[in-house]
Amino acid sequence: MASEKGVMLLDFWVSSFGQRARIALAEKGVQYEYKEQNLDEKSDLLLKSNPVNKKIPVLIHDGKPVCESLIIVQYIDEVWSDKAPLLPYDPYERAQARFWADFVDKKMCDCGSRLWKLKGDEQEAAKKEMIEILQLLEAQLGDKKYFGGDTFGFVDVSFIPFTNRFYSYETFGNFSIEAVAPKLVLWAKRCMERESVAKTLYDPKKVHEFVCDLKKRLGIE
Ligand code: GS8
Repeated sequence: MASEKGVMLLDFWVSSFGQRARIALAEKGVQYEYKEQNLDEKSDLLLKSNPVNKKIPVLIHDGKPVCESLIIVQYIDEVWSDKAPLLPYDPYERAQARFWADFVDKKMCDCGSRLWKLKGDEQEAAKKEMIEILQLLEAQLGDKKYFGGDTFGFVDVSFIPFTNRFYSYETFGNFSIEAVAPKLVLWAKRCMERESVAKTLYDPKKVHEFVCDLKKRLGIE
């Protein structure tokens, strides 16, 4: 791998983190080799490319690995800067975009998995927190088309893959996202009109099946 030219993505189909990289690459029109990884039996290439975290996604550009999805998206934005800028130009707006992408990163995955892993009061607490997270994001979106305004950008790329899991969150939490954050649902539909997003996200029911299988595999009733 080390001396190979080109772009390769080590990924796992249902990963929201991996989907961020795929959407960013599609927005930029970058051709790349997609390498689906078996996370139960990690490949030498994955272990060598991300020896610290041993996680997908990893972008390998001209033999050099870049790890961590938000860092990958920013790297893609900087390397292929001639097309579809994702981060705003203004330093303050950039800082704001990074803040919200980081907020999604810290909150969404952790709270989402507590929703399907836990039961009773703990699950109720996760549901309450998920509603708060969604409402904070909805307030940040406001009446804008995308998080950054009129153009699809960094926060959209960071957050949109998680909408693939809304159906699962609703099913496990027994609530309606449309009822608590209607503007987010419309934003997700708007994003789905983009080819980069539509070709990357999976049918939410297929994602839900995956989560149910994972639950079984982990021995969670
Ligand atoms: C998270 C990646 C991650 O959790 C990022 O890239 O943003 N902060 C990182 N990857 C998971 C699959 S998606 O849930 C992974 O590779 N897990 C394998 C493992 O933990 O062994």
